[in-house]
Amino acid sequence: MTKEDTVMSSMPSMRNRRRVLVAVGAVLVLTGAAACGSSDSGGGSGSAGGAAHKKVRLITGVKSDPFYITMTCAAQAEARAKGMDFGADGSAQWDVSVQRPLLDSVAASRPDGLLISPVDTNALTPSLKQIQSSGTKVALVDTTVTDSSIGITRISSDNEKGGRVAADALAKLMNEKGSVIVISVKPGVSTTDARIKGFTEEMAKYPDIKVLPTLYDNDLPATAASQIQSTLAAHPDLGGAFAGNTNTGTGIATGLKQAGKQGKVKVAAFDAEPDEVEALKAGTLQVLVAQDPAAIGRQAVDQLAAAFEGKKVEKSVGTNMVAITKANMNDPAVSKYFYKSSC
Ligand code: T6T
Repeated sequence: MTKEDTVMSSMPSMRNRRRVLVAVGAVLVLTGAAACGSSDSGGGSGSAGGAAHKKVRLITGVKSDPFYITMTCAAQAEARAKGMDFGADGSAQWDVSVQRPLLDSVAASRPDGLLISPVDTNALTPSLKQIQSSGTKVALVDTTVTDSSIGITRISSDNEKGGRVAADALAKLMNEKGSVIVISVKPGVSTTDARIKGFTEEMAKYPDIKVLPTLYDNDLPATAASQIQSTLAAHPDLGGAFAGNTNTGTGIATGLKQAGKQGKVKVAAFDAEPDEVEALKAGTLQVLVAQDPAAIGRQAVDQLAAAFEGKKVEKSVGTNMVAITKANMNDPAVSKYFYKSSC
């Protein structure tokens, strides 16, 4: 990473994408239009009564995760400002069997709108189809599902691009040689799968870096900690690690600290929750690819409101990311991306 910090726009594959280069002090910011994609009528019954008093529920991936707390706080504020009846819940762990009953119970309460981060690309599709066909307008936030008929709108970071940015940053920190490991949540998660894809494709540009087979920690920091330690033992030339999300990032940081290897093995991690920010400050993590979960939550509420009002709905909305290093973390244009633990 140089002194340049990149705020990345999302949805590169979308047409009508605009990009703007903005210099903010020493920080080179690359940002883009937040909303893109083709419009849609919103489906369902549309405008009756507008957005006020509409019952909207949010189901997040993991309730205690600062990424989702930040998203929930922003969605709640936006929904309240629009006079909606808003409520939020989330799974206790990243697990289909935990999220499905939550979804089924929200469906039984027949909300007008649902914001959801499905924890799997396929397993929840039947439940989502059911709630959608009963008239609830569904917005997919952060994660998505493979079935493109689900959701009137999908709002997320460009996760593949984030993976590519992490790869380039890590390659530089590793002097373009050595082994690198990717540790992530579990296969079948749209966001983290896209990050791994971007990372591994970009790393192929560095012939002297060997990408080891990806490991999955089930979103458990203790598992990530032991996985990084066993990788270190098996690959003494380990020079870098890419953490697919928050819990993996904090787990790798703990594992490296316990092994006395902090700073020696360079780490790029997705997200910017408080423990990751502390680890960046301490030098255990070197790069954080922070997302903008508040924008995801806010924009999802806005898209649902548009659907309730019979207005144009954006099928895809991309939100920004920023690459954070120890060198730029105190810049307010960067630190505003740190996630919250409470509203
Ligand atoms: O990285 C975020 C989110 O984007 C991903 O889908 C799951 O993990 C996080 O919530 C962070 O823990």
